[in-house]
Parts: sequence; structure tokens; C-alpha cells
Amino acid sequence: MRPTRLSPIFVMAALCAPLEAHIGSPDVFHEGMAGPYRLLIAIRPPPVIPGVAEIEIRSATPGIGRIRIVPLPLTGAGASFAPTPDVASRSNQDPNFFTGSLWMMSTGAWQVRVEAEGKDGKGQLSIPVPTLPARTLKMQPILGTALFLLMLVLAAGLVSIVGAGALEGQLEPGLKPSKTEEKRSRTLRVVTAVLVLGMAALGNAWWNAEAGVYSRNVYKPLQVAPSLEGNSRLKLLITDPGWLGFRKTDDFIPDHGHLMHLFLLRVPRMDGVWHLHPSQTESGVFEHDLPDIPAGRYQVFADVVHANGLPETMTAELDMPAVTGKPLSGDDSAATASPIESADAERTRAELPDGALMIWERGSLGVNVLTPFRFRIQDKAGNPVRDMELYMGMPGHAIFVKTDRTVFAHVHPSGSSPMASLTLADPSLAHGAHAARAPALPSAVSFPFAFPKPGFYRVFVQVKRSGKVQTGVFDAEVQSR
Ligand SMILES: [Cu+2]
Repeated sequence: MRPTRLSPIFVMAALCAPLEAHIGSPDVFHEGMAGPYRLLIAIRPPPVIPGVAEIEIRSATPGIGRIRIVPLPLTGAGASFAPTPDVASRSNQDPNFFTGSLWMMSTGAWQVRVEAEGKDGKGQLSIPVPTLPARTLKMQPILGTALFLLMLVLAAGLVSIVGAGALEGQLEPGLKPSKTEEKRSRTLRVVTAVLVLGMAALGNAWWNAEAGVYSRNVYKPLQVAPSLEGNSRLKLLITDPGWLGFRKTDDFIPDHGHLMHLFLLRVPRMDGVWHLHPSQTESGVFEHDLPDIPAGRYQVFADVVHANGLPETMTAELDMPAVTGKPLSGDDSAATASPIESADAERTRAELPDGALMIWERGSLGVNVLTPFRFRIQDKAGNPVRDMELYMGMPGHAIFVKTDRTVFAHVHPSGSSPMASLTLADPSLAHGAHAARAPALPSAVSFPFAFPKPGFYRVFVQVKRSGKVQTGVFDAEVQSR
């Protein structure tokens, strides 16, 4: 289709749909080296803070004697004073599998430090963990009813104690109360009942006020309002819907050299994706000159990382006319795919533009099952390719999107944490990216991830070869167990 010219004033329909960070996929996945040991880690932060995070660690290197885990703030003074770590417990069935639970006491950017020791020596790694309360806990109806009945018993008891104390309590044994005494006792009962009701009402108000304060802690992501300026300039306005007071809309730090990683996904067919890097033009405003993009409705996913290491994903929908723009440049990339309605969830091969194949070495897929998603790339002759390069400091980038768009996760070979947050947790990683720029990058990439819920997902896997970004697109149907 030829892109058509559009009127300079084009009104956008932009719907903000606030969801969780890393939308719908709050668990943290990580694969990395703790000294000599290669660990695959899943951290499931609690939905309510304070709450207990569940941790699973699988070592690909045998010989670990003990693993210790400890939570601490990602930045600030608290980051240098670790409390005494807990010892993770080893599975009876598998000596290389460890689990543990950690209390996460406050909301924000935390890290979990994992220390491994064994026959090959010691090592540690730190994984950033955002603790974002997703909801408040509701009281169970049975508990609520029981407490209410107990309160009624207490209130009735108090009223009758006061009444009896004013009447029978002051009588000599064997005597009957007079009319006046009975009247006084009745009045006292009524006054006590009113006081008790008043106390219950005050208690209720106090409870509601506390609940209100807590519900303000429930995480609300930053909102983004996209619009098209002129023919092809995308403008993104970031606003804070009101969450903890300290959040800012202009304290972002570069991740892979960019303040924002923006994905435009054509919906509902999911047949095109653009990975762009808008620049910040003023506080809370990002802009980008778009490449050619066909008309349609787009889901916007905008990844940013705050200065304290807290990552956020903003999302919105945008109706766009056909855009005639500049050719893609820098780290920007685009890919097309077959429409989702004709997707084949069993296909494990994706042809790349130069005829090479990306092959998904697919195992069994399950909900909340942490697996390395491994993809290898072979040339037309079937040999492993030798021209793999780092794309923005990483051997690969994968995005997992559920077809109803309630799940969006942007994952790297190191896991689900953005590089910017990982570097805050472990500054030595800033140099690791250069070390990885070895002459020969392997012809396979692997991403640790677990599908958060059953459903149909599309997976976009981006690698860079001979200076060009290539995207393999796969589909997966995940059954509930
Ligand atoms: Cu990435």
C-alpha cells in the first residue's frame, strides 16, 4: 500500500490503559554468573507490600554447597548495609535447585543479592527487584463476619455490665430496685449504647482512613499520551497519575544508551512492530521522527528506567494514518509478521530477510515455569551463522506479548531487568558489555522467562547480524496446568 499524505492537523485517539510495570508480568527472571556458578533465577515479588517474595534458583554448575539470599535497597545508603542473609533451602530431589522466601518491607526499587559458595569457591550476583503493591488484601468474609459478631457480643456485654452495675450492683441482697433506680439504669444503658456505637463508628472511620492511605500506595504506572505532530513526528507526553510522592517524569537514566525504548505494535493483528528510541525534548516529553508506518491502530509500549533503578512500562493506544517518514536509522528497527489470526503456534522456524533461519529450540511451555527460551540462527546451508553482533549491548532482545495485550515483557539474555537497573545493582557489569564484544558472538541467544498466565502469545526475537537488525517472530499457546 502506498502511504498517503495526511493533513497536518490529525486528531489522535489515544487511550491510556494503565497496567503493571513490565505489564502483566511482575516476576523477575535472571540468568548470570555468581562467581564460578551459572544461576537461573526467578523472583516472584509479593502483590502486597510488606509481603514475602518467593525465590527459585537453579544452578547449571554443580558443586554448590550453600546459597544465601538477602534483600536490600537498590540505591542509596541502605544498599551498602546488607542485613544477615538467609540460607536458601536445597531441593531433596535436585541438589542444584534452591528455594527461599524473603520479606520485602517497602515499596520501590530493591535488589536481591544471591551469594553462592561451594567447591569452586565463592561468588555473588545482585538482581534488581521492583516491589510494587498491585492491590490491597481484602478481608476474608468468614473472618469479617466472625469479627463483627464478636464486636456485637462485646458491645451488648458492655451495655448490660454498665446497666447492671448501676442497678443490681448497688442493691443489698434480697432487695428489689425502685422505679427511679430502674429508670436511671435504663438511661445509663442508652447512653452507653450511644457511646459504644460512636466508638464503633470512629473505629470504622480510622480503618477506612488507613485503607485509603494504603490504597494510594498501590502502584499506578506513569501514563503516556501519544500524538502525531505534523506528518511524521511522534510526540509522547508523560504524566504521573499520582502514586508515591517522590516519583518524577524526568529522572530517567539511559538503558542501552537510550532514555526510552518504544515499541509500536500494530493491533489487533500484531503483524508489525517498530522498536524506536525517542529523545527527551523537555521534562516529561519525548519526541521521535517516525519511519514509514502503515495506517492503523497501534499499541504503544514505552520502557523507561528511573534514576533509582525502578523500571516502568507505559502503554497507550494510538490510531495513526499512513506515515511517510525518514528511513530507519541508529538502533531503530522494524519487523513484519503474518497476521495473528493465521498464526501457527507449533512453528519453530522463522525465516530472516537474508534467507537464514532462526530456530526456536522449544521445550514444553507452562505457566510460571522458568525456562531459557533458546533460539539459534543458521544460514541457508544450515551452518551456524558467524556474523552475530551486539544489538544495543546485548546479544538479543525478546518481547513476549499476549494477544489480548495484558502481558508485555521485554527480556534480554541476562533476564527481565533492564541493563540500567542491573548496572546499579552491580557496577562491574558496566564493563561486562565491552568484554562481551568478543570477535565471535555465538550463533544462539537464550532468554530466561516464564509465561505469567495461560493464553496465546507472540514472541519477537531481535538479533543483529552484519550491521542489520533481524527479527524472528514466533507464536506460542500456553495451556493452564
Ligand atoms: Cu532490549
